[in-house]
Parts: sequence; structure tokens; C-alpha cells
Amino acid sequence: MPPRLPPGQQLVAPGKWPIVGERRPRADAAPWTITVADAAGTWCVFSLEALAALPQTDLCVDIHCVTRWSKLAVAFRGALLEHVLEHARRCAAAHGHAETARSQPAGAPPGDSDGARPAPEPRFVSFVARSDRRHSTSLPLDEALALRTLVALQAEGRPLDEEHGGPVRVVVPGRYFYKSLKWLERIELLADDRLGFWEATAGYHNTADPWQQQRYMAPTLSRREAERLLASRDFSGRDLRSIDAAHRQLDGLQARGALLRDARFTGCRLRGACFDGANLSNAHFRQADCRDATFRGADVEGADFTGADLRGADFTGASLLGVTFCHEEEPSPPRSARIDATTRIAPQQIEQLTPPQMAYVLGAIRAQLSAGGASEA
Ligand SMILES: Nc1nc2c(c(=O)[nH]1)N[C@H]1C(S)=C(S)[C@@H](COP(=O)(O)O)O[C@H]1N2
Ligand SMILES: [Mo]
Repeated sequence: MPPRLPPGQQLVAPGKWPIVGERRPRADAAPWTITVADAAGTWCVFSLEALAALPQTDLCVDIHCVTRWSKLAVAFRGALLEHVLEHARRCAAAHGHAETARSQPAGAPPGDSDGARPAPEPRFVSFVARSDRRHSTSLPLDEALALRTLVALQAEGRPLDEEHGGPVRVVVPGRYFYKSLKWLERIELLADDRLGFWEATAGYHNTADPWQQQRYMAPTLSRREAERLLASRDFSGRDLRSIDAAHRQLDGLQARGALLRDARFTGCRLRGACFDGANLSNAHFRQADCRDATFRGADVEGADFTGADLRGADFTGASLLGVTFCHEEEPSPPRSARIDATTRIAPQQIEQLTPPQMAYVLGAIRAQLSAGGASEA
């Protein structure tokens, strides 16, 4: 039988269930509701009774807290996120909400509610708590559904205790318990990820797979170190191999000489960041905002800059073997890197690229030069 306890975890005493994080919901006399919304507006507002009227699912869940305690086989009962969203979608369609109008056949009359444009396809889900600090956490939507995320109303055959998230909490099986939000108030469907409270402030890993020990941004970090790194934005000289910093706000980051092999900076804000002399081999910069960032003398071999904004970025003296700038099917922004005459890449560096990448970079620089758009610094 496979082990039930992920690496680095210990079982709590039988019958014990620690309380972690916030202790109670916001003091609020209004009836409890759960709103499902996307960027274009509200899909549906559930009362607790409406949630309880959805098909109820029983899940036996192993709880693993990032602080190393585990509690196995807790019986939760509630509505699967999948069923909540299905109902919310029907509800939105009935009200002519823009998102659902998109999937209607061409020529169908447009929705009559907000008259809003369709929201972009949701790829992430953010759960927001009815708590003083509006605690939140997020997951890729397909992952949340595949993990059988539950909107739970009961634990161990009884209504959830308030301190454990009652009357309604999220339970995400297979992730550290910080992805399981207490006191659910809003479910937001997002095109781009929005980091949750612990993820943004304490450097908690945004994927949180306990079997891979994804506790903090990088495997070498403690919580305190992760917190300090984010507050100071100073990675200089640090060993942060495989760090997952995707979607973070890291403008002005100092990472001179840092070991950042395999680092994930996907969708990150990195304006004016300094990666001079850093090892960034195989690092991921997809869709990152790298305007005016410097990579002087850095090793960026095998790095992926597809869709990154590289205007004003300086690659002087960097090793660019195997770097990807251009998306094969769409050799232009936004899916390929935004490069212009202010992007500093020397001719001998361009020669390190594969022919299609070379053609893309040269084309992007020339197009700008001949348009006279930007001046060479
Ligand atoms: N609203 C809210 N939800 C939250 C937290 C929090 O501080 N506020 N902490 C998270 C963390 S780190 C853990 S381990 C679990 C703890 O849930 P429990 O107190 O029921 O054990 O809730 C998660 N959900
Ligand atoms: Mo936790």
C-alpha cells in the first residue's frame, strides 16, 4: 500500500484537530451568502439553504498542514465545486450574463443584463473568506475540479464548527490545508491568477502539493526566509534553485549572482529587476513583465521568455544558448516576447539562438528600427 503520510509530516493525536490561522469569521449580522462571480459580474448568489439543496457529496480527506501536522481520514460533506459552478452557470445564463452568452450559438440575442463584454475564459479560481482580512487562496480551475474540491457544510457528521470554518468552508483534497479556505463568502473565476493571503505575504508555495513538499517558494527556504525575501526583494547571491515565484509582484528585484536554475517567474512583474551574473538556466519567464530588467553576464541557457515584455531589457554578455523568445504558432506578441530596439542583445549573442528564434529576434529589432519608433540607447 502506498504511504498515507507525505514526507516531513507527523500525525496529530487521535481526536485532535488544531486550529490554524484566523479563529472566527467577520462579525456581520447579514445572512450568510456565497457569491460566484467573474470579471464581467455576478453569476449567482447562494444562500446556505441553496448550497445544501445541491447534490451532497461525502469525501474522506487527509488533512496535511504546511506546519507539518496531518490528520487522516476526516469525513467532509458538502457540494462539489463542480456542482456549485454548474448551478451558478445555469443561473447566470438565465439572467443573460455575458460569460454564458459567449457559448450561445451565433445570432442568438445578446444578454440583456449588464450589456457587458464576455469575461475572458476563467483559468483560476480564487476563494475569499468572510473574515476581517478577507483571507483568500487560489488554484488553477482545472486543478481545483480534478482534485474534487468540496464546498463543505459538515465534518464528521456534524455542521462545521465555527473555528474550523463553519458554516461553510472549502476543502481541497491533495493540497496543503492552506488551500482549504474557512468561511467561504466569494468564489471568483479569474483569467489570471491572484495569489492568496499566505502565498503573497508569507511565500507559501502556490501549488502546495504535500507529496512534493511544496511548502514555501523554494525547497531551501523556511517560512521566515521566504517572508524576508519577499519583503526585501533581495535574492542576491542566494541559492534559490527551482523557486516558484510565478505571478508575484517583484518589480525592482535584486538577484545579482543568484542561483535560479529552473526558477518559475511566469507572469511575474519584474520591471527593472537585476539578474546580472545570475544562473537562470531553464528558468521560466513566460508572460513576465521584464521591462528594463538586466541580465548582464547571466546564464539564461534554455530559459523561456515566450510572451515576456523585454523592452529595455539588457542581455549584454549573457549566454543565450537554447533560449526561447518566440511562440511557434504565433511569432508576435502577446504570445511571443515583446522585443524592440531598446532590447539590448548583441549580434554574437543572437547567433547562439536556433534559426527560428534568431529570425524572430532580428525581425523584431529591425521592425522597430525601420519604424523609427525607438532610439538605440
Ligand atoms: N479564512 C481563513 N481560512 C484559512 C486560514 C485562515 O487563516 N483564514 N488558514 C489556512 C490554514 S494555514 C490552515 S492549515 C487551515 C486550518 O484549518 P483549521 O483551523 O480548521 O485546522 O485553514 C486554512 N484556511
Ligand atoms: Mo496551514
